[in-house]
Amino acid sequence: MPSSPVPDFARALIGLVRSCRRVLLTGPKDVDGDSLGACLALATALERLSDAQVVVAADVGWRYRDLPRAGDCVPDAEVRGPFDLAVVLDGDRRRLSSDIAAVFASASHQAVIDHHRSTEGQGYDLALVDATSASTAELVHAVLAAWQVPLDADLACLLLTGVAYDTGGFRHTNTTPQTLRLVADLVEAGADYSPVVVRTASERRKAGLLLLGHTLHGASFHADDRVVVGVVRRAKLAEVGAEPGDLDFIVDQLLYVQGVDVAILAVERGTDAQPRVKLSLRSRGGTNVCAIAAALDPCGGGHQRAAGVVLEGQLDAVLAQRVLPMIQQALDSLPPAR
Ligand SMILES: [Mn+2]
Repeated sequence: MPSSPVPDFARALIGLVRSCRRVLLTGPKDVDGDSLGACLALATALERLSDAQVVVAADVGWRYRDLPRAGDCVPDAEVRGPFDLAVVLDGDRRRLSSDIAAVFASASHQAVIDHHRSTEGQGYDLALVDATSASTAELVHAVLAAWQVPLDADLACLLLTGVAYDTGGFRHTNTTPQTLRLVADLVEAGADYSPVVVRTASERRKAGLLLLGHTLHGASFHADDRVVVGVVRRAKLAEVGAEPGDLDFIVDQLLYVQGVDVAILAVERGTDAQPRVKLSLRSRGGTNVCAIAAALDPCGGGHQRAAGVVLEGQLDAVLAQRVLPMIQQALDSLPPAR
């Protein structure tokens, strides 16, 4: 069904949950602060308002281990159905891990809460999709407000984690007056602003710092220095002992350079025999990187200024033959002089 307004969605969701024995909440395959913060905040509220058993599926990495209730998450591979309702937050069903996809599909009902432009409500029993929202956490906050769930320090911390992650620590252009007013409310409700924002949007492990340094050192410029590309090879990931989360925010470091419109972080995945490339794309000009990601592969997408896609092929060839020409074309089609 198409997306409903928040009050209608909130009413329908809690009505459905109260008829369920087991409910699954999940983000897409790669957990981030927004998907996890949104899932855990929604789980907390649903448990207060219903008798349903709520399972949050997530492979929680080092960055999020200390979040309230993070210890209750069930790793994707250990999640067992059946569920009466499965809800995907901060992404759509195409982006679920392979372990979760089958469990999700076999649930009696399915719902989505998301702010990605590439997500559609069709194919779900309930949908709350709003691409104008800076984060899924903000949508969950609106649902909690509709349910009149009072914010405590844990809920505020979870929601602040989501908002801080998706705004890049309140630096991205998606940061609105509404976002900042919500942040003030969350801090007032007990969220510990500085530690939460630093952990969510800045902190690295040693391996991550080594990867950042290596990537910046090898960065290359294209299209009259309007495009910058950082590359991370499999061997480097192994050498530093990289874990999920160690590549966070490297693409933003590449983007915030004078004269740069588009930044690309290209990470080598797959194997020598079956190479793949994971691209993180960021824009701060008029280039719509979501459209570029979607044009490169049907599973690519995200937001106008922050998108991702995984492509088959050898990294250098994929960049030179497919990605950079498409970005050059997009830059050429923009109006001159901003
Ligand atoms: Mn998000």
